[in-house]
Amino acid sequence: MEIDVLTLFPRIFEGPLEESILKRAQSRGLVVVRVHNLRDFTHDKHRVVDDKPYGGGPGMLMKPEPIFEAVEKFRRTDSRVVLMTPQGSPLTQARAEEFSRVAHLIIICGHYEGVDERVRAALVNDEVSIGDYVLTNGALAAAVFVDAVVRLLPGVLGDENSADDDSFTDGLLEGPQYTRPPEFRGLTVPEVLLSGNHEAIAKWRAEWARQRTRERRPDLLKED
Ligand code: 6GU
Repeated sequence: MEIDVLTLFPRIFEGPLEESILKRAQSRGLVVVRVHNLRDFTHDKHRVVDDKPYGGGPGMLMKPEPIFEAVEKFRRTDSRVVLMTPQGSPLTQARAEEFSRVAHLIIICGHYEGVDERVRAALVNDEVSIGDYVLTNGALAAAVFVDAVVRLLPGVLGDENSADDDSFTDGLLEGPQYTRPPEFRGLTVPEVLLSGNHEAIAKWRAEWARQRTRERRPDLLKED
């Protein structure tokens, strides 16, 4: 997969790419991520990327010209152009899986009060929000989106931390987990997990996954 990210704040986006699993995915060539500063697509002396909304009102909008120029430079026939915006449809595991099958993503990070509507109308294929709250900067949301998508690419996760039994992959939250020691400050590990009985362990885990989901996220069970 290849990803081109268009942002006014490249450093906000780059930090998360330089650690751990995303870093390793890039160094192994499983994903190529290029981060571009939208200011580099302006042509005026002050490199202006925003302007006041027509009709008045508070805040500034991102101007269309730098975004059009950048998207038209990078877009190919196999690209999907994604706008990060709180008005997008919420990111889910199912959507992350769908995006992980795209060959080339162009991600536009919104900022200020939003983008000129002509960007949506003429360039954007998908609008993505990462949840029902407002961030100051779409670059943070884009980093979350890229992480959720890239970890699903073949070979990115080793067997040790496979995506197969993630929370949400089967529509349930994961249940409790324990590591050594078997007793810590008087708190013990459930006997069944130490038993070596794989069938009993699988049953115990399935029961806890259901119970935890029922308590914390009953909305996830409604579709069954
Ligand atoms: Cl994609 N952008 C911003 N600015 N805020 C958000 C968001 C995106 N998703 C949730 N909140």
